[in-house]
Amino acid sequence: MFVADVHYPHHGEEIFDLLDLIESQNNPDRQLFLMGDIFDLLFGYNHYIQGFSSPLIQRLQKLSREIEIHYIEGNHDFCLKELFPHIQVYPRSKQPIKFKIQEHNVYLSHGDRYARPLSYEIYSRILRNPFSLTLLRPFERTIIDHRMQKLQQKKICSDFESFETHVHEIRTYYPKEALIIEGHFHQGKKIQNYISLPSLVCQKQIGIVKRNQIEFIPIASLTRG
Ligand SMILES: [Mn+2]
Repeated sequence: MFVADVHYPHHGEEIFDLLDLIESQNNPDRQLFLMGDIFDLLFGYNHYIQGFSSPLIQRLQKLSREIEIHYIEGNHDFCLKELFPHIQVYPRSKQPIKFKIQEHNVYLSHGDRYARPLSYEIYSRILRNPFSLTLLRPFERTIIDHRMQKLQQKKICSDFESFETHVHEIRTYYPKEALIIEGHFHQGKKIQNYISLPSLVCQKQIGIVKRNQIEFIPIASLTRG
């Protein structure tokens, strides 16, 4: 199961229905891939920020003791290893991660790894540095409160102009025959060997591997009843 861009707590309450379903199925072979931006704002080395999102943090911590969970960090949620000791956490610097569906190579990343300007690269590295996050601590409440308020008002579901052009640029970083799976763009589109996962908030769908293909499934069809 691939779940992307939930942006909790401002959006994405549906994820609790999904976690209920996964727990009730009690299938130890289930693999859950959290593809980043599951939280609207969450990072490690900071206690205050966890308070906004503790219901989901606790549910994921609990579920991670029962099934295999992989967490591909996003641009809204990072430095998470200390928060989720039983989850396989992959920071941006380790992405893309190579997996296999049968014999087919599959590369997973959140979606902000390639085809970004240098300024974004520098900004991302500073922001994800434990030292910077610790330095920010004396101002944490003001900064975090302000950021949370902005994020609450942000419209996160919109069309990405010239999305295909951007996808083609990303594809140049990968082997031609490989499957690429990313979140981040909230599109829910398949373009040749590139899969832009649906956002749980915008399309209300998740990705599921069925017959060795990724299918987009409406969350309501899974959790209904
Ligand atoms: Mn993102």
